Amino acid sequence: MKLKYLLPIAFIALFFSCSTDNDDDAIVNETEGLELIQTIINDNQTIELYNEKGMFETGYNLISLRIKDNTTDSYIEDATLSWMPMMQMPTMEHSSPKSTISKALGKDTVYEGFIIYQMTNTDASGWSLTLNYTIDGTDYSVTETISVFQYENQNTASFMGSDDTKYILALIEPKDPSIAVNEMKVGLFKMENMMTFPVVEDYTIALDPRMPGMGNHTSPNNTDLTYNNADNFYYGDLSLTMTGYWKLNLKLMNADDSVLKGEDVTDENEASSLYLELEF
Ligand SMILES: [Cu+2]
Repeated sequence: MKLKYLLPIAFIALFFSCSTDNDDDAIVNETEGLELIQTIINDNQTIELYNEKGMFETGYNLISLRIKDNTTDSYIEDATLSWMPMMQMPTMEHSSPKSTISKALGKDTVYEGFIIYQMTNTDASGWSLTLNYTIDGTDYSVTETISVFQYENQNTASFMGSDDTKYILALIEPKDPSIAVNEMKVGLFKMENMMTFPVVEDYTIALDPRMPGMGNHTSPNNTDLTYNNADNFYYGDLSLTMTGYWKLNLKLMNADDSVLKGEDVTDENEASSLYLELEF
């Protein structure tokens, strides 16, 4: 074949090979189903923060991050990241429970982790987020103000246990409850100090869901939550027999089965002092 016939074929081949793996495709696919919360510009990098709702709310937040190199306009695939959320209060500052940050499963440019905001101000103010990251051996750090909105129901609880330890409990699942036995998943953390919130292992969380609007009835086949050392969360069965507002009455027991917080629901006592809420 002559060169003048071969060249157009070569160009077409080049064009199609480019369009199948160009950056636009990667951008669309890797953040599909996620909403941008905020971008943070730090010198030569832009950090993008995402979650499903596009906003931070009190409680458990699963967060996706990307770092863009502003010079090359491409996303960094081999960074190491850590973070420190901080709430400034009138008389002191404190952090919150959080995970490490790791590469999201099956993704090249997206990193993932969670933060549990245990409180916020009514105007969503008070919080900042520091991101520390390393690219090709160079360390970077940036701190930016973030907005954390109050979630409508109590999806997290901070409380003092009878062991004089402060705990933070956060509802993670069910995210989309249904009339069924739902898998309930919570995170339990200890407030070691203002900055450190380690996972609490091997406790038990007794569960008694009730509908206060309907004679405080409960539901059958609930199970207490137990610790799973594979992912450091607590799991149990949550039975929801109808839609509406449910109060998930809880009782926290340590490894010796001593009650640290919460009471049984009885005819005389309509709710535990430790609870989470759910509405669907
Ligand atoms: Cu605070």
